[in-house]
Formats: sequence, C-alpha cells, structure tokens
Amino acid sequence: MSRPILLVKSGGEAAMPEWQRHFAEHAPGVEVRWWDDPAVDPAAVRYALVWDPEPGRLAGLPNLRVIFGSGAGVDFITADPDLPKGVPLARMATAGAAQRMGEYVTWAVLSLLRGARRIGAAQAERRWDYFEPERIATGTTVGIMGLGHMGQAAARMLQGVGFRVTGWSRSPKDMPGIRSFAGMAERDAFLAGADIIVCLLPATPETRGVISAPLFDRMRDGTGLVNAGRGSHQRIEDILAALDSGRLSGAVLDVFDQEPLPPDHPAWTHPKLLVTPHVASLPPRGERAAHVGALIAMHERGEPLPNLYDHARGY
Ligand code: NDP
Ligand code: OXD
Repeated sequence: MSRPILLVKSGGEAAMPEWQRHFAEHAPGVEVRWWDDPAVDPAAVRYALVWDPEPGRLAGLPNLRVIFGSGAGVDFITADPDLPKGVPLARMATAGAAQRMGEYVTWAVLSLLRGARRIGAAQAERRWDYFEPERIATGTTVGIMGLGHMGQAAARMLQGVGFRVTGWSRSPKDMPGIRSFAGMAERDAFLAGADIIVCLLPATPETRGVISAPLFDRMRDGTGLVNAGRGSHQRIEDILAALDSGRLSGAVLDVFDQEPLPPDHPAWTHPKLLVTPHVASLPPRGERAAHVGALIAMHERGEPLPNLYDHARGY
C-alpha cells in the first residue's frame, strides 16, 4: 500500500532533499513530496507543511488531515481566503523556537542597554567613542507585549539576567516575579511602567499597526523598542519620527512590512535603529521535521494536537 503524502512548501524546492532526509528519520510512514510536483495526486495528500501557500491550493486537497505551519506565526497561511477551516492548523511552537526567541530578545534588549548601534557605527569609522551606559538590567523594566509561547520564554530569560519584567496579553498570566497586565483596560498602565517594550504579538486585525504614534504617547520619553512579532504591527515612519524626537531612545526591529527591506529604506541608516533580517527564531529543518513527525504520530494515534491555530481568536 502506498504511503500517505506530506506535501512541503517551505524553503523552496532546493530544500526538499534536506526535508526528505529528516522526515525519513522522524516520519518514515509518510512520503514527502514537493508542493509543485505535478505527479502528486491531490487525493493522496494527507499532510501539508507550508509557510506561504498560494491562496486556494490547500482547499484543493480533499483528504488533508493536518496543516503544519513552518513557522510559529501562521498569518501567511491564514491570509488564504479559501483556507479549509475544518482542517487543524498546527503552529511550529517548539521548545527550540522559544529558546531562540528568548536569546534574540535578550540580545536585543542588552544591545539597547549597552548602545550596540552606537558602538558598531564608531567601530566602522575606527572612532574611539567612549561613553557610559545610563542603566543596568536590575534598574530596567522590560514590558513584553504578547506573553505566549515566545513571550514567556523571553520573559524568563530576561528575568535571569536581572531585568524587572512585565507582560501584557489578552488574558492574565501567573508567572513568578512577572507582573501581568491584561486587555485594553490595563494596557496604558503596562506601557507607562516600562523602560523597554518588546512586541511578540501575533498578527491579527486587533494588533495591526499597534506600534505607532498613539502607543508612543502612552510610554515614558526615551523608551526602547524591540519588535520581533510581525512587520504589520508597526508603522515604520512613526518609529523613525519617534527616534528622531527622542520619544524612543533606540529600537531593534527584526520584521518589516516589506521583506527583504529595500536597500534604499531609511531604516537601514538610522543611527538609533538596529535592523535584523527576520532571524529572531527559526529552528533548523531537522528540529522542525522532528516536531512535525511527533505531531503526525500523535494525530495517527487520535490524540489532540497542541498549539493549534484558533480561527475564532485569530491566533
Ligand atoms: P502565542 O499565540 O503563543 O502568543 C500570543 C500572545 O499574544 C498571547 O499571550 C496572547 O494573549 C497575546 N495577544 C494576542 N492578541 C492580543 C491582543 N489583541 N492584545 C493583547 N495580547 C494579545 O504566539 P507565539 O508566542 O508563539 O508567537 C508570537 C508571534 O511571534 C508569532 O505570531 C509571530 O508573528 C512572531 N514570531 C516571529 C519570529 C521571528 O523570527 N521574528 C519567530 C516566531 C514567531 P493570551 O495569552 O491571553 O492568549
Ligand atoms: C515564525 C517566523 O513565525 O519565523 O516562526 O517569523
């Protein structure tokens, strides 16, 4: 009997040999085929692992049982108006992804604290630019917008370095030593109490454009900003203006509305802005295949899958 097919669209066709090698180890019961392989019978496809499928394509797979997002954020999948809503959509919420995000956020926050952008610019010019950082971690409050899988890992790591950490989410959280704020009613108190704000929200209609001038009006003057959520969360022209006016003291941005960020974009050269190319957290293919293989085995045993996208909530 032929094996059920796992169709893959993540990393391009060139990545297929690597996916096939990893799935041979982690899910030997499935046959792994490229998304655009013309020889694949749509009826034989049981699973799909995708990042940005063309709209309508998933709906054309009549026996699809589970869609696996190739990343933790699945907004490029849910943008498909024909997405089959009855098929579970599993997010790539692995322990390794959370660890990587925690490391990125800790690096970004420490970069703001220690003036990494200024140091890098001086080094590029061979200039001895002596200065003393104003703060240390123990006197600094980091507020994390989005205290989910990624946000909680970042919170714990920052706490370990000595930062005071607060978090804002839709529902309250109970994390030792971390002050939790929930919902719009508590948002302004959360913003007013932070020295550095980190965005790890999912992309939803409610969170679109949230990092913009009205938000900065609720923050202390000179607050630092990190965005590793999505480019759709931010209005980049508002961020650049707030950096110029001193409303924001510095920013680290990993995500942009247009990726790659165009070479002539002013964000590249702003002296208070560190740009990273959407690298905060993406586990290697072997780790992602191991996770998907484990979820396929759970699904085949009839067990419920963790970290499913919730269509009603929108994340
Ligand atoms: P989760 O779904 O686990 O967590 C989302 C958090 O945001 C939850 O705490 C949720 O609240 C909160 N939230 C959602 N909507 C609102 C709202 N309207 N107001 C306040 N809080 C809200 O997601 P993850 O932590 O796994 O990932 C977060 C995002 O990080 C992803 O969606 C993706 O966009 C981004 N990401 C970026 C990467 C990169 O490399 N730059 C890598 C991986 C992810 P509650 O807890 O109450 O539900
Ligand atoms: C993700 C990402 O969502 O890499 O996993 O952005």
